[in-house]
Amino acid sequence: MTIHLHGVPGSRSSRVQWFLEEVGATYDVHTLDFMKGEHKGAAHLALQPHGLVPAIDLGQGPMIESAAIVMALADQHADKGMAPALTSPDRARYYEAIVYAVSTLDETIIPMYFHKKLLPEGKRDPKVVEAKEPTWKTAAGFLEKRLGDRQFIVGDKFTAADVVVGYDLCLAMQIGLLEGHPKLKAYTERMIGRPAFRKVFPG
Ligand SMILES: N[C@@H](CCC(=O)N[C@@H](CS)C(=O)NCC(=O)O)C(=O)O
Repeated sequence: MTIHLHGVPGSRSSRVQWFLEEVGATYDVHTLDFMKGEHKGAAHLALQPHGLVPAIDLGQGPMIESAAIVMALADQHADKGMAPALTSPDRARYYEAIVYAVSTLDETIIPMYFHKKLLPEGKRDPKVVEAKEPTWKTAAGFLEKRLGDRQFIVGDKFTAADVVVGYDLCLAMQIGLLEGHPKLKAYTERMIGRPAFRKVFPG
């Protein structure tokens, strides 16, 4: 079955696409144009009622939420070993890392990325960045502690949690947030070096 991913390059749909590449799924991408407002059109709203990306169909009708999609794909491709076993002590850390990424990292790093890089200069508000800085400082310390001297965010193997967290840290790196955090920087460079990542983010 070909999976249809609806998304916009560089957005959270790329988080999903990166994981589709990691598990070797057969998929295509229906690319929407934010500038044309295609994500707010009736066709996309039927898949994602908030008019956001990604949306996908993994065989049970439209599904939303990038992290949930990645976790579902990890379970559907259990043979690839991209989620710790239910009985593994790493399973709790896996949930923690993924939920932390979408609840705290997305909400901290993405607005900073918008107001430091993505928006045209005249539309950037330094106050947004300033307001997020204390949370980022705490998050960076927390993630460095969780990472320790390991290669991956959970356990000793690459998992779906690395894609969910790695997406945020890749944005963080582009706006200089990883300076002074050598472990996070080295981790993010490892993620960026993965062939599946390179396929989706060729720049
Ligand atoms: N929690 C959702 C967030 C989705 C989301 O906010 N997507 C952004 C792109 S990264 C979007 O579609 N923005 C368009 C808009 O706000 O109109 C997920 O992870 O899928």
